Amino acid sequence: MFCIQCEQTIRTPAGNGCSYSQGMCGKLSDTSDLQDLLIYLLQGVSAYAVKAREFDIIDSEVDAFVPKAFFATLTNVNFDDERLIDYVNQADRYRNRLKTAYEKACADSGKAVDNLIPAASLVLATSKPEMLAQAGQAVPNRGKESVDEDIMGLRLLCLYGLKGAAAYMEHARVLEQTDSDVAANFHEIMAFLGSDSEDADKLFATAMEIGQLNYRVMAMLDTGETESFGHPEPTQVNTVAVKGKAILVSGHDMKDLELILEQTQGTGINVFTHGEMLPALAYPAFKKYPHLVGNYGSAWQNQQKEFANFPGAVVMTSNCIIDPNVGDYSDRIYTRSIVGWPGVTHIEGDDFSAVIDKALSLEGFIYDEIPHHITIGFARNALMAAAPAVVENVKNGSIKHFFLVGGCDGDKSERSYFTDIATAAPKDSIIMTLGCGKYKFNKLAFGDINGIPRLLDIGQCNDAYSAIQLAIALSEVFECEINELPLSLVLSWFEQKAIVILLTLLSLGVKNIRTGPTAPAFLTDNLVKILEDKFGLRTTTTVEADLKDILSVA
Ligand code: FSO
Ligand code: SF4
Repeated sequence: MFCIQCEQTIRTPAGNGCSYSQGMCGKLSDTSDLQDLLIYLLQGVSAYAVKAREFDIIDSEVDAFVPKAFFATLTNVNFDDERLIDYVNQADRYRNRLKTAYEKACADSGKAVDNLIPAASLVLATSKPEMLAQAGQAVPNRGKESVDEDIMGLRLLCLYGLKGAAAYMEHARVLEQTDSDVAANFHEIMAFLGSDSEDADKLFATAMEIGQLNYRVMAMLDTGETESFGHPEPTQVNTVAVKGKAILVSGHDMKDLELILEQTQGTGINVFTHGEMLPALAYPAFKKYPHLVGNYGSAWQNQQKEFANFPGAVVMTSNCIIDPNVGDYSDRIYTRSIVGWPGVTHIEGDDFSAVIDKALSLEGFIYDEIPHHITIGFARNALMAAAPAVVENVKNGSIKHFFLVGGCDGDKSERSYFTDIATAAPKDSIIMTLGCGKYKFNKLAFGDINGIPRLLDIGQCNDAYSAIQLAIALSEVFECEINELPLSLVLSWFEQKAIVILLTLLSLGVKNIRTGPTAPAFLTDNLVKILEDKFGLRTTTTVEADLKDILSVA
């Protein structure tokens, strides 16, 4: 086993990465090895998808499958070996299907068949032990003995960044947003990463290309969400218990929330959001369901406590799941789509009656708590509507600085930095936030500046797209570059979605971003230095020192 993709990876003086029998996230070595084999096969599928496209052969099933299955290998998504083996076998079938189509097209047109990456010709084993034996050649740091460590770091940056983009492609696809050019670009990069390139320039350029690809994907996802559910609007959300039977919906996939709301109408069940589902409460489409009563709990790392205390059924629509046996609720949590945990019921299709029956059989909340409201819903449209007032307040000196403090949450104590920087930011500054990192401070009172709330919750991590649109709009009004705006980005990262958002920002030329709580372990000191020199990217230090630096530059 070797996995180094997330912030909580094992770091030792002797070397970085989870490489023993189990990762810090609880992923067992067999699961990790099967995920490696899956990614390797997906690279083989992509290699054929690229070649087939030369003959205008486009297999939309494959275009949908590859990012989806890749998403299953993201941190805290799928721990179920049987499901992963199904994906592996499916990848093998798709690879063979495209191989046949490509080779036939070559034969028909009298062209020679090209030599492809090794993953294109792997003969997949049929049993789990044999598959595990094959995984060695698929491990992401394969060839490390003879490859420069900076090259390896760049390969991993690309692999993990592309994984984040794949996740957003799948979120967009669920909302019927697909694009054949985006899929073609994705397959090209996937196949390139299967070539184990040692070309540092090409790998660096690929990292930027992934950032740009993800910018397009986030725009597609934004279109999918706003066309399906309307534009988020500033909304007061209750964050405490409401009496009655209950279902809690976590993850990023709002289509699932919609299905659950439709199917629970008239049942007496109250539906709550959790984690990254909180922003759904600001979309007009969900306001027609009075039984969507609020948000319960906080970010992913607190789920074992919060789900254990929740007296109803829980649905994980996407990342991040952690061991449900710890809080003893594995019989009332359900997984969807790419999510998996061994022994937990997985729901395929659109029928949530198992969840509803479970919720009805449970006690639910037996009391109402005193309501506590927070305000959310400052995505693209709401931000643009507020822009004239914001601009006016910048011009008259009432607003002096903007902070974007967002990203992922996690349970390391150093993450209190993000609470501290948000609360220590000067009172004449606006704090925008997104992702699950906001739970560090979104229940605190920040006040307002001439009626503009100081804390603006933009939405999910992918709503970084909205923040970028606001930055572009402000730079147009003030006729300056984004980097000249009084705007500082302070991003907390945990997993691969955050990595790709960072690549997107870098590829757009955004400079001087601070990330924390630590630098990714897969980046060498050299690479960290290069990113610092080129983009001014730096790791967070102390709130005092960082604020002093930010505000002295401004
Ligand atoms: Fe959080 Fe998990 Fe959205 Fe991430 S729930 S950590 S960046 O997967 O996806 O913010
Ligand atoms: Fe380790 Fe993170 Fe990989 Fe889990 S996902 S095995 S914690 S690096």
